[in-house]
Amino acid sequence: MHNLRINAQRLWDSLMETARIGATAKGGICRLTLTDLDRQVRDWLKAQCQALGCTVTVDEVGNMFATRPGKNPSLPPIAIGSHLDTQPTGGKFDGPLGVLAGLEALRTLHDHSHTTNAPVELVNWTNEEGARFAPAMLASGVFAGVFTADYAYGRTDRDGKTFGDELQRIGYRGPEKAGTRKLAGMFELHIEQGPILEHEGRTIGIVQGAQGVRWYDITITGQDAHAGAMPMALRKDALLGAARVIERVDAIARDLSDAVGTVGVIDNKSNSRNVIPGEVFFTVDFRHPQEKCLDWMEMQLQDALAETLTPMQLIYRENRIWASPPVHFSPELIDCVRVAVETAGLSYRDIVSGAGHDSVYIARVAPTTMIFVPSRDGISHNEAEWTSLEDCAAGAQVLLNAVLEYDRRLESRGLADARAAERGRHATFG
Ligand code: HGY
Ligand code: MN
Ligand code: MN
Repeated sequence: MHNLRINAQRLWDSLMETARIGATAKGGICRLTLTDLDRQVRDWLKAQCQALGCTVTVDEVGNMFATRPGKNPSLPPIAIGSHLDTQPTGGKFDGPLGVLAGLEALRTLHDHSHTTNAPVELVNWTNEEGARFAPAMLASGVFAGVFTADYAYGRTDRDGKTFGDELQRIGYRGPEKAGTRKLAGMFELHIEQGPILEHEGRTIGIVQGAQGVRWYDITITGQDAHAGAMPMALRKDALLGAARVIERVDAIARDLSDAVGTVGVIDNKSNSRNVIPGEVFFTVDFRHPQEKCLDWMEMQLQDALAETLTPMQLIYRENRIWASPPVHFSPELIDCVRVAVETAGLSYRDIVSGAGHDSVYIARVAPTTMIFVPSRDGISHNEAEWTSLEDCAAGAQVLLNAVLEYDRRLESRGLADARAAERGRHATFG
């Protein structure tokens, strides 16, 4: 294993510098995808990568690829990356750590004039969060063939703006068809976003896979009416109906071990203190490591809607807008991470991701795995999100080591294949 040491302070300085793009008063970041702030941080990343001699290309849904050449340009690159878009009340590390640790890996290779055998490619995936344009992991999903580019272009935010128009507006709708470039593999460094690593005092999570996710849009319709004049017995109160269903969503998740259920968005259309709500929209997010359990949760939700709302004379529309099945990552890349962690002498444990990530979709088209570092108090999607400089640096070092380990394995396999082919040629010529 090469002794290429990443520069922890330089990584930290880049994290703090880019955190100023969309900085919130409470110390987080609000940098929604395809906003001017997203463009600003994309421009920054592009300039940093070009300064290292990388070529930067952008595909049709805004995914950015910064490629550092290897000795063997015919090989598909080893990718490292994550996302730079954030939640509205996001933290400094969810996404940016993976991209900036990848940048630090490129800087370290550059500092040491170390040329890998395969090219190394830093990737910034568009719209991982799904906060502005649902669903999440949209552009890595297009890259992996889960969604079409046209489906992505048509997704609208709550102001009615489309993904396609906003991508064009910020100048990041690239010429390359998404998914045409091949990857030898992808490693994604990410914060755990949960409490396990910190609770157990471990520095690194060797991620085995990610649980499944399902998103639903639900609209309940009753009748707007006067808060003072309409008797209780005659009301069709959509917000009351939503409240009772939301209780059931929570109960469905609590009734099944390893399940989670969340209502994150609720819109009361009339939203006036003296109007009985006649129309309410809300979202449901279900997650579980097993697909059949997600099926059970979905059935329970449908029962809850019918049992709760029909007696209240409320009508409803339930629309499943996203289903991402549970995924297992590449055993070989997981092993590269294990070798990298052991070489670095860091504490670790195997872990399954509770959150969704671009790696979930990239795993469909290339060997993929993830590396986790601890989240303080297990908090994420929160402006107080925090991971220490030391843990960020440890994760970045493991990321670089894992890439170099995988590059070494591919090179020796390539040499072995070449020798075998040579022997084969000699054998035929006798
Ligand atoms: O929803 C998720 O798990 C991710 O943050 N997009
Ligand atoms: Mn993320
Ligand atoms: Mn996130």
